[in-house]
Amino acid sequence: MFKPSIEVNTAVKANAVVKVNPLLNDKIIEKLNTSFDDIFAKQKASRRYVDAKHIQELGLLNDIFNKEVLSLIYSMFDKPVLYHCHAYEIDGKNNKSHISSGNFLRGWHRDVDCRHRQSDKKTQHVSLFVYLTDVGEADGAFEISDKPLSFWPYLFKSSRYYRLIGQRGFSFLFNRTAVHRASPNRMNKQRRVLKISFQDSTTVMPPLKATINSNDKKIRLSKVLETLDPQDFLVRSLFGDKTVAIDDLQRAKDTFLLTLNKDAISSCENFEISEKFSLVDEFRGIIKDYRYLIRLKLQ
Ligand SMILES: O=C(O)CCC(=O)C(=O)O
Ligand SMILES: [Fe+2]
Repeated sequence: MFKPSIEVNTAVKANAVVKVNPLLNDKIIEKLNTSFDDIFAKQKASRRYVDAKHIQELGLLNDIFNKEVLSLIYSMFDKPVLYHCHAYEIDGKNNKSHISSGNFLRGWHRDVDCRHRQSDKKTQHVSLFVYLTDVGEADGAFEISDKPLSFWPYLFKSSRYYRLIGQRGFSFLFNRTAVHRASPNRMNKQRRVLKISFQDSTTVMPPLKATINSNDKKIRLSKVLETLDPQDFLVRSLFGDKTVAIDDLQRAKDTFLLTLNKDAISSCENFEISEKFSLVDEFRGIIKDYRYLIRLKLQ
């Protein structure tokens, strides 16, 4: 019987980030890039998106949610549900991070929409990144620290930091409650990522509000379900179908999913970098987060 793997979940919790063996082959990466080109080209913003509904309309859902990807996602949680499923592209020639750059911490942040249950020691909010372009030192590489979730910022000092670099197809899982950032994309070329975030169905997420900018992608994500194959229980449940019967889901897991072997994930030790922050900046960063949270609540 297919069961979630405690090891994968605890490895992400303990290290904040783990490398995963390539999940999408280069032919699929090429197909995604070519299919996305037009949608990106139509947008003018410095960060451009292809959302989950676009991905479905382009007929690419099955290319992305293949056996390896589904097995990995279902190995983290008993009943995983998607929170993000999109690709995005960021401009090059930038000396600042493309997200949270004005937060006094050079863009280092926690995803403040993650409601973490302190009593539950497992990983609760996770993102899977697949680089769609080659990402070297100065191409806007994703960076993360292993600082445990705490309200005492001083610990920021004793953390380890990692910069994830790799060729297109390079994939990793990270804990969204760990402090992370996109480093500045200083080079000429755009950086593309496929981002899939998920958590267990029992994890409470903030309600969708149309007034919050980033929620448009989540609203589009919830529309994917409308035209999904009624028999595709694994993908339906992942896209939030609450009516999938437990037995149907378990049968689908047993027949389709692969139990991950130990070397499917590996540590990011060789990506370690050093980073320094002043205590004053840490506090200013935290105040900024609180302000943002209050604004979210008021909206
Ligand atoms: O684009 C990146 O590398 C980081 C984005 C980020 O902060 C996130 O996915 O939560
Ligand atoms: Fe983030």
